[in-house]
Amino acid sequence: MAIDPATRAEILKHVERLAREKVAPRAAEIDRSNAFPRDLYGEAGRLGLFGLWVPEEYGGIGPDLVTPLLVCECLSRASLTFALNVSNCGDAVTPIVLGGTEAAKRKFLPDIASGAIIPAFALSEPGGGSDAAAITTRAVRDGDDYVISGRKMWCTNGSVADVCTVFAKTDPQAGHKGVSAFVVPKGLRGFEVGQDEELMGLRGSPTSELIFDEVRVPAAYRLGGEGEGFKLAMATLDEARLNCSALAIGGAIAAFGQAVAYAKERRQFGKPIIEHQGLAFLLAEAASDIAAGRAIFREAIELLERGRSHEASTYAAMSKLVTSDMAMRVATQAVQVLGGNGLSRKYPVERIMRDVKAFQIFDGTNEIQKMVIGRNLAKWDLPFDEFKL
Ligand code: COS
Repeated sequence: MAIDPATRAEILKHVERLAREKVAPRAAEIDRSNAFPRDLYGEAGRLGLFGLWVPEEYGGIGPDLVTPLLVCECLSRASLTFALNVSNCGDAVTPIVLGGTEAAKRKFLPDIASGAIIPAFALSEPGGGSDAAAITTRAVRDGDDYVISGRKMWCTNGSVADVCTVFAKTDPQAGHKGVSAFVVPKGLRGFEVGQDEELMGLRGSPTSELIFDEVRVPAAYRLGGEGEGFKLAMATLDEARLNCSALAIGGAIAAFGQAVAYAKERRQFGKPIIEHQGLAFLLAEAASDIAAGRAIFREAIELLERGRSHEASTYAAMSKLVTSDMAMRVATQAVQVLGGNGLSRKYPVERIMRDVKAFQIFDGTNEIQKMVIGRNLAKWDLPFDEFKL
């Protein structure tokens, strides 16, 4: 269900307030402590933000594609980590909404929508993440259950999650057609949390290893049919890539805002440094870069809103590629504008620069995005209707 513009505006007003009053003052501390901000997650739950990904009949107010992206762009201007803490819910919930049985939806979605339980998405493995069809985690049917064994890595929110969307092979010989998806609650025997990674950025967003040692999961927790897991993962990643874009744009805008404010304030050679052409040109390029990134992002959202298609998928990949590269450039330029202060933890730009790097890698590296775009070009048509002569 798409959320109407008035409700969307009202939600965004509350989110802006949360970002300004509660998230921004905590951003540096979350980075320093590397601790998941559970209290802020609770605040987001009380505002109903997790319900944006969940249909009304299961306790949400969605699913709506656009509102969560705008919410997460707004939060990312205050803290990229917290924006990811929240937005990751979408990756974990979409396969449940798209493929869950009535029993699985009733059991998990209302508590996810309220923020009472945290979900995570578990696809990548120690052996790799790019070649998603080559996962080796196994799910073997045994009566009314599946028995899952394997290891997952790079699971955002993995160690703090209460329930995980897990992809596993039900038929190891069948390539992508052998991948199935399951919703797996923590607490089942054999389901353990391994190490959290120590990342350069996005500190406070747990990136976890999950271990499954003969975990028995009811067949009713399978998402979609046997062998439909790969397509569920790909459909989810189309949305996740737009989410990466939203966060990258928010981070770029935050870094840019800091750089402009500093350049107007800081004086060298008798005038504000923004009046030196070298720096003014750099900021002019950054402003244009952000505007171009937002344009492709909006076009990608519009296409996906019209429905799932090869074109929407291509645009999601293009948006992720363009905006994450843009954010990395802009954050690096912002550090440059602040000079020595840019390197200091006293200013947020160094944190933003460390944080945005991840978006060139998460949800499919940018090399994978080029592969997706290239293959779609080879298989389908140009994604620009007006170019058809
Ligand atoms: N939505 C729905 N279905 C899709 C799809 C999409 N966006 N993209 C591909 N598919 C379907 C294809 O149509 C194909 O179906 P058929 O066999 O019925 O024709 C099937 O999925 C397999 O597609 P493909 O042959 O392109 O799969 P590959 O194994 O070659 O993998 C890539 C393609 C590289 C694109 C995929 O593995 C990928 O996105 N990898 C990156 C994963 C990732 O982002 N990991 C990190 C984040 S998760 S922690």
